Amino acid sequence: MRFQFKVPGGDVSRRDFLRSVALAGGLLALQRGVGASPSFALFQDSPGLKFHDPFNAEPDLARLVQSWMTPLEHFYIRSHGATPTLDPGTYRLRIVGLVERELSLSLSDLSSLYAQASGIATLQCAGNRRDEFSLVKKVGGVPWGPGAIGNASWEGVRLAELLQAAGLKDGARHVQFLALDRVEHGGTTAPFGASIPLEKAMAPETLLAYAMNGETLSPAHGFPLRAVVPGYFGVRSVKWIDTITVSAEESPNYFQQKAYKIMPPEADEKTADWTSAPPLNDMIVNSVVGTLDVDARSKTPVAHLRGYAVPTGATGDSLAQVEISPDGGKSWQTAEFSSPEMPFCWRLWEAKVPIGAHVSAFAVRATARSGATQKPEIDWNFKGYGFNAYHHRSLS
Ligand SMILES: Nc1nc2c(c(=O)[nH]1)N[C@H]1C(S)=C(S)[C@@H](COP(=O)(O)O)O[C@H]1N2
Ligand SMILES: [Mo]
Repeated sequence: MRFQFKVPGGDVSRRDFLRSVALAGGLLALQRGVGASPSFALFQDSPGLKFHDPFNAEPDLARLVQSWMTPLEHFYIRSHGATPTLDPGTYRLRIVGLVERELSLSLSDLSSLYAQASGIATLQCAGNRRDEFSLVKKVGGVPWGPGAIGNASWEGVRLAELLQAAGLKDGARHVQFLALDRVEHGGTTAPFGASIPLEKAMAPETLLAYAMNGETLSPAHGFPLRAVVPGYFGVRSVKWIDTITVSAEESPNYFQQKAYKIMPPEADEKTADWTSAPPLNDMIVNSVVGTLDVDARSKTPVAHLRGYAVPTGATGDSLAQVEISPDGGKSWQTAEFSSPEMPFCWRLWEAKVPIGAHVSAFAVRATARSGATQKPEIDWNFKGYGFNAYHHRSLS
């Protein structure tokens, strides 16, 4: 399936027009050096987000499910260290490794030498819903609720175009990203890094983005340049990119090798066999109830539920259905989608379910066209990644 770059629906052309106007403004500001704000400015300016710590924040769930396109003020922030303050005037992206020609590109090189590409994609942290693992047994890490997810438009250039310009050498199999942040881990400080298989790097949906929702990237979301890898968990969408290395091997970075892998339930920090577990790349099917309102006027009260759902991140997969159960999974009612269907994007849904006697909670599950579906329970893993058991919402 080809990645599509247009939003289906009524006011498309106007919205796209406004977006490209905003983008042009953003680019100009970026080239003039406006927009490089101090690292912590965003934290004071984010009333729409709840901060778990100074680097990590998620929106209120009820607000999150109000809009298919997530506005910046409700878009989660997941950073392993402080936001670096970067000078767009001196910034250079370097492309090295198994390439015919090394490239060193300024921001204006990027926007003038390469075609602008954009796409809408959902970003989701692999730790989304992590707090539900802790109901079974405590896990470490940021205690994410279901808000570590958002859907945005991303504007930049195709990674494939840059790699073609650099020319790939024989043996190229992975594309590594190394960032400009400084992350403390195990007594040392090092930049964040990750890699993606060459095939995904060459896919049309994979971008290097300088703008989000038509505005210059904010510092917290990766200004001046980040990777956007649609379909993959957010960890591979590296922010504040410094160097891209084309290589035969995956990135040696800690976050590629020793985190973001799902370990068996009996494993812990000491016993985990990191080398044989595959990296967590493709997102998995998931759904969440965002709001529940009760209409008590009718004879049988009705629950109005709204939420989000995501298919797997596999290219070509999409959601087949979302279902709600009022009785702990014995019976299911199909929800209706209330947003467009786009590759690599979430969908919003809603359902009106009668509240019969004995109903105290609702469960939701999504099923993808690939057949992937959610289960009532899933295996615990000590890093708390990939929670996608049925989501529950109680009436009271
Ligand atoms: N350089 C850098 N890139 C990064 C991270 C980071 O800590 N440093 N966090 C990653 C993770 S785990 C996620 S989920 C996404 C979050 O992107 P956002 O903060 O724009 O929502 O960024 C990814 N890119
Ligand atoms: Mo993440």
